[in-house]
Amino acid sequence: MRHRLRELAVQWRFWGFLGLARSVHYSVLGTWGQLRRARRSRPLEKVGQVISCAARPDGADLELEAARLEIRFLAADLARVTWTPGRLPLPYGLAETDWSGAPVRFEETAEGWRLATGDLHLSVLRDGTLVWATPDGTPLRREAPPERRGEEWHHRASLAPDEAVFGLGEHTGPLDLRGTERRLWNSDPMKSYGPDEDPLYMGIPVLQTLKPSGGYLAFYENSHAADFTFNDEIRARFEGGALRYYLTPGPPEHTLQRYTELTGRPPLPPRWALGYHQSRFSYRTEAEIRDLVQGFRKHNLPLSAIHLDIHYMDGFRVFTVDEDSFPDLKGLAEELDADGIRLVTILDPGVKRDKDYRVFRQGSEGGHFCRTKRGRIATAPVWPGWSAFPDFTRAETRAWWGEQHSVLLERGVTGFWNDMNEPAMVALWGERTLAQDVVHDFDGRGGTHAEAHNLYGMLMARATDEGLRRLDPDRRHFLLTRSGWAGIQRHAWMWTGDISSGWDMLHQTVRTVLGLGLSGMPYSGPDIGGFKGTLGREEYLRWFELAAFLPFFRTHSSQSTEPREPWRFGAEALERVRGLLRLRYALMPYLYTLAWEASRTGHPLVRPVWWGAPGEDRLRSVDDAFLLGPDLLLAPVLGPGERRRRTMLPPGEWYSYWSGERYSAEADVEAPLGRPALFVRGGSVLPLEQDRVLELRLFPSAGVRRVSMLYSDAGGIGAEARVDTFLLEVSDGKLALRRSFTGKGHCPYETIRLSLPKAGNWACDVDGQRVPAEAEGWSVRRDFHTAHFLLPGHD
Ligand code: NBV
Repeated sequence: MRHRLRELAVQWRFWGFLGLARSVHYSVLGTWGQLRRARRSRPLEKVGQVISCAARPDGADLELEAARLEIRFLAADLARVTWTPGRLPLPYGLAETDWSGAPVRFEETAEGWRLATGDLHLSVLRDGTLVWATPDGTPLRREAPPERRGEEWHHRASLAPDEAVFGLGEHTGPLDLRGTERRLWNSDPMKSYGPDEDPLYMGIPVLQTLKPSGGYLAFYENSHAADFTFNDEIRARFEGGALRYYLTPGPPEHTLQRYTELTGRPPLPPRWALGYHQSRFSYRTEAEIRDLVQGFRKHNLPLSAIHLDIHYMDGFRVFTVDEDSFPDLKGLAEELDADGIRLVTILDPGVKRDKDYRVFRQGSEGGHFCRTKRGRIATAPVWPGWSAFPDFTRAETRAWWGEQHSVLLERGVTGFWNDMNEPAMVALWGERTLAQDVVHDFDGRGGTHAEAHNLYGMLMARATDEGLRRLDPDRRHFLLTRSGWAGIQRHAWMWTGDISSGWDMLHQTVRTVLGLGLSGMPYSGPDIGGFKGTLGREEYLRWFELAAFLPFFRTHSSQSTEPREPWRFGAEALERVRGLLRLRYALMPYLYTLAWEASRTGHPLVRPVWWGAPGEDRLRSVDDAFLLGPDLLLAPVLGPGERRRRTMLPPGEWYSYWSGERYSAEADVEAPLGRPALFVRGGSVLPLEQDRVLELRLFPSAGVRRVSMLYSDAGGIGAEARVDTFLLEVSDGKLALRRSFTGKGHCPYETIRLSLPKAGNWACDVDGQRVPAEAEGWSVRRDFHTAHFLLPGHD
């Protein structure tokens, strides 16, 4: 009750009495809808026995007493299973639909049938049980025959006692889903949320399991509301549609490549997107933006983007600009651009119902809005008041929405931020979204919001992305979204919404970002400090330390919080933030290389510490530390007053980034404010950049031969790109660094500096010539090939 009253007060403040009345009205309607839909408890129906089974070159078609089962091997290690009845999904989540199919060996056995490829074996039993195994007979999973209740599908799959489960997109709680219950129905908690919130804004029906003998990834291509429980087995319940899923065996290094081949890879972002973003709900005027930039300049802090929240619009109408507060947005954008700062503007899907407003008029005339089952434009209250919602399941509407962005592109905006796209409505209780029976086009096939809901944010992002590519084809754009579904990684980055302040949410952020990465979504990050809440200096610094190592690095907060610019927490905090920002910008070559890797493999930037070592049982439950790419490990400080951090380490030697000390298996290190526990993998070459100098920091490790990569390009679409490869080897007190490269263009740095964490008395020969040691290493020609380092006495 206290909570409701508080919300009421918030509504009152934001909306005034009229807003509150709208909100009550909408809630009453929503509740009425829910009551009508309340499920009558009916028994579960079985699929019955198999009546017939017909082999196909790439699978089989089976007829059961009460269902049909279609099995296709799209590739030797990728199977698609479809149980009907139920409507098949439209392939909105997929990037690749044209699979040639893999040949399958088919045989009838005493219990049923066996389908085998070189990578995956499937036994189908006569009662509809499916048993998956690897070719050497290692069991992957056993699925009970699915069951039906009305339109619902219920699916159960076995879990080994030591099997962990990851994925499902954005969620709170531990990274390992074992022991939890989760709902997939994209939702705005409508408050700053805590550690128990479920569901959140971006569910993705993909699971990755891991046990000592292996694991697999399963992707359910079904966008209806779903409930999952993970106890002794996985139980899934989908509220409609056919039961279709894809399965591929292996650890995520492998399965994510397959999954992102199927659902799309994240494109290479503009390099600036990896820098620091400053935001607030809202910076309200051009003058305020100029002051902000001045603050960054004065305090000597780098900045890549400023975000404009809803107050830049005219009365919260999307694709308009409030000319009183932003009389010359274009001029402002140009001014910022000259300083290397980009403008990102927020856009909500709700279009104000206002006959004098161009976008609403066009939208109504073009049939672009979702409709009620009686054929009227469906409206609901959001920021601008009663609003209509574009039907992004319709190609013409996606194209129309995309075109609207010219208004902002012409004013120099290059980043776009999609909010409220669950879609969220402002209601006081009940379903805060469109009613389930609202009608969608589904590209001519027809359907309702029950099926479109979870797709809505992803399709809005797609409309935006496609529009930007059409309108401004030579530039890479930045798109941020709050909601999405499988495939969202093709279009946008995401942030973790209105997360509350508090130490527990710091740990939650690590878990959530890791879980998203394992769900194919490599770019995410939180509002630094949480969306809402009062922050002390220490907590602010610890959030900043964590976020500096996450893909999306932005401070944002609600209108009711104290200002959060880096200089608001005193001189000492400012100094530490400056250090973290410098380190983030120094890491740009490394981060950009990871982004390139993600665009080719779907591998997340932030990875669990067991990544690459799935057999290491001791690492499997670690979710308070993470790898950033292959070579960095961050163990953030997650509690007040803590000044040390203990963490498990993956196999091999790890250097403390700060002290150069070496650790293996485990480390317990000092972590004073501004200096989280950061480690570098032994054997790696870390590329760092400062003042246009590329520093290659070498972390030698005896017996380790590792290849480190550096991707560089000039930034634009189709720009010349090159990949430098560095191989570091140690033997007999000698250290060799060999470089090769592929691609085009020059190394973009005039000078390269080689350095070692603890310089010692090494002598350095580069391409046969001795190079004098400087205070911070050895400066070498930018086209050097080989460097040899010798300890005195070894030459
Ligand atoms: O546009 C205002 C906010 C935004 O600042 C925040 O980041 C979003 O998650 N938005 C939600 C609308 C509702 C805020 C109460």
